[in-house]
Amino acid sequence: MNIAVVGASGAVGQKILEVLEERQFPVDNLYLLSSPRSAGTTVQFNGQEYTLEVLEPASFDKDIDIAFFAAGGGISKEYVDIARDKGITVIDNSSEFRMVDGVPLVVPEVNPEDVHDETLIANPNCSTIQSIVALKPLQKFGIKHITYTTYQAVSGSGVGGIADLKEGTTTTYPYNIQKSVLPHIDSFLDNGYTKEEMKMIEETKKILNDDTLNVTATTVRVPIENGHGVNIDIEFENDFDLEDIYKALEEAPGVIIRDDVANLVYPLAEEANGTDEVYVGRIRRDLSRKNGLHMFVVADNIRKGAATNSVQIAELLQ
Ligand code: 11C
Repeated sequence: MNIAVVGASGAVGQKILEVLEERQFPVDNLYLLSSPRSAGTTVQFNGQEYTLEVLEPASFDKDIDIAFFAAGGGISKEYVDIARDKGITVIDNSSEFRMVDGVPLVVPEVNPEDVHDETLIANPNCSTIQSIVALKPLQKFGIKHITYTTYQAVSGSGVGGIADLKEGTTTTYPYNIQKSVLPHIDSFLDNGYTKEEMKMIEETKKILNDDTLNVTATTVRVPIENGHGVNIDIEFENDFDLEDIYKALEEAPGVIIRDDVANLVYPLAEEANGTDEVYVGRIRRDLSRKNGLHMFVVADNIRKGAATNSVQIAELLQ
């Protein structure tokens, strides 16, 4: 297949290339597109050197089958339709089209059936992806209410976030992330939530295909480099057997259970980093309410939360 990567110099773009290579995705021709600032730099892929080219409308005049967009919402807004008009199928990492009717929002372990012959498929937000991989196997027990509380790594903000963590600067965050956790990811909205929180709420309902779900979220930036954590509180319609919950999670694609507190086993970013699985632990009844469950979910937000999920979507298109 002929592949283009838009935003090829960014953290997610680079990781997409790494994952395409690792998973031996059949790439015939590869086009790497970037801002003028990064154009001209070179990248190795499958033992060959590629030069980044400036993204422009004419970039899509080539014979391209799939374009991965990983350059933010503004670029997606400007260029996705140009690519689609040229017959290219776009896998978009930005939030620009996620909630548009008719645009599938896909986590391949969860809702591969939502991909038909669309020319645009949206990749969900990283915190949503890892949460949904762990929630889907529990949907059969009748989920009524979900409360997310996140512990999100600075890599989710790109290189600027990592620099702020390393240097103690305030270039990306309003406060020194070395010294505080920040209950603030993306901008604040009139309803008091942040955009990140609303993304988790809305994307969860769309992917699980359930508008009746009650979902809420508080998203928090923490001073670690990579690997998001999400605490998920679930209220089910009815009582459940904890063993059935374990069994469903054990059998779920993409899930690894790390839950043996007697031996201090629980999900850690350190273990999740560099892998594509979603690690689930601290699975226990919520003693404060009927039919309630807690679980803690950790994953590599740049891999499963973005790059790997996008490449898995491309695999569905083969
Ligand atoms: C973060 N989740 O950690 C964000 C990054 O909608 O794809 C990804 C934002 C998105 O800051």
